[in-house]
Amino acid sequence: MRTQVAIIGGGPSGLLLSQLLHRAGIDTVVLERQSRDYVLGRIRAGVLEWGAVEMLREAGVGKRVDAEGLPHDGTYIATRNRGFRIDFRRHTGQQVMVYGQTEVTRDLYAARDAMDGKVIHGVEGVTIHGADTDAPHVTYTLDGTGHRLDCDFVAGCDGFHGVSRKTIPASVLKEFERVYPFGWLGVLSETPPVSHELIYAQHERGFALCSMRHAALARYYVQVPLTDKAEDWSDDAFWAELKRRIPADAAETLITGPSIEKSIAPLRSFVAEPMRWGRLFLVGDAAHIVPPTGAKGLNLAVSDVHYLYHGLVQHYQGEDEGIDRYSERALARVWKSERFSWSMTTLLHTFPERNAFEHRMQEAELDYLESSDAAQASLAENYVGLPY
Ligand code: FAS
Ligand code: PHB
Repeated sequence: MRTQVAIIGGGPSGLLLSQLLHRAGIDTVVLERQSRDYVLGRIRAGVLEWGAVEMLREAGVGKRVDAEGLPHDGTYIATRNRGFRIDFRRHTGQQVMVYGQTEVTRDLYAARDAMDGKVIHGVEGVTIHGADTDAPHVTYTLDGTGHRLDCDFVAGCDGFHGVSRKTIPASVLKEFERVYPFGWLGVLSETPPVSHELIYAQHERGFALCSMRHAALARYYVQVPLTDKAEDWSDDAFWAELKRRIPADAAETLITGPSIEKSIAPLRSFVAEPMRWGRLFLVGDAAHIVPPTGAKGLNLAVSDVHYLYHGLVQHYQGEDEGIDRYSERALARVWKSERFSWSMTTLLHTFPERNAFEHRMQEAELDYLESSDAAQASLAENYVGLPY
């Protein structure tokens, strides 16, 4: 089999890249190791930058997010039993869109089906060959049969644990990492969200986040030690801990209910450079991970796709400036989002090893944010998304 762009990974970045390229007349094949149901069963991101919404519209996948997404003009930050609001609209003129990654992925799969896009599920043993030559190819097995896919380029959209990044020689690849000494225990419940906007709560017992998917589906998180397991937490224990960490007025009105999903996600900051090796491009989580505190993971995957999509379209029109500068351009935005996600995580979480002085610094940082319009404008412009 032959295609122009072989895409490894059928998560949001692989599907969005495939959809955009197909609409531009460029042939792709997506190779995904899991089933579609498995991919759709993963509960992950909840907030889209406006730039990401515009990318979905450009891909012809904007209808449902425009109809069902929840535009938010701001968010709350809470500390020591009081909250204050960061007004995105006043500081930036922009909003964010609350719309779950599951729905983004569902919409992208539907669009791929409508265009008869080639997405192959259940592949195993994906291996990239000749990425540093002019004739790369990918091999894989499907139902025990070996296959070869010849291509012009390979897009590694296969996430943090994928094969793409590992294909780049250690002598070429530079990795930067910070692993945080805690995780997020997340719960989905078919209850009305406690607040019409998100609440990011700093508390000495640990961070908490009140979010949502829609008016009847709430999403909550509490910071937990890395040694915890989701099954260690009963629903009652989760709700009691969440109520301890958010302001009293929110805790009093919180409507609890049975969890329909409960999982723990570890937190790390990670970047791999470069994001290109020969004819292999790394995209999204294959190249970088952010702690979800800044709601940047999915949004960075989308901006990577933006740079690579335009670069590949230009290539097939005879101009290689876009693909030649892909890594430089993508990393410039990645590092700024890494900084923001790291700063939000440092500001809002309880670090076991933090001493008394560092604890005071955290409180002073929050007091400064509460009192300074300039500090709030800075948080707002990062949260809604820096320019592509
Ligand atoms: P993905 O990991 O989504 O997709 C990669 C795909 O490649 C997967 O479907 C995988 O099955 C496939 N794959 C892997 N190896 C393969 C191989 N060898 N062959 C074929 N296919 C292969 N971001 C936020 O903004 N907010 C959040 O709250 C948030 N929560 C998260 C919770 C968890 C547990 C995780 C892991 C991530 C979370 N993220 C969050 C980040 C997340 O949303 C990612 O940024 C987003 O999924 C990135 O999309 P992709 O780059 O497409 O990678
Ligand atoms: C979510 O709703 O899952 C969510 C929202 C904002 C974040 C992280 C996760 O920063």
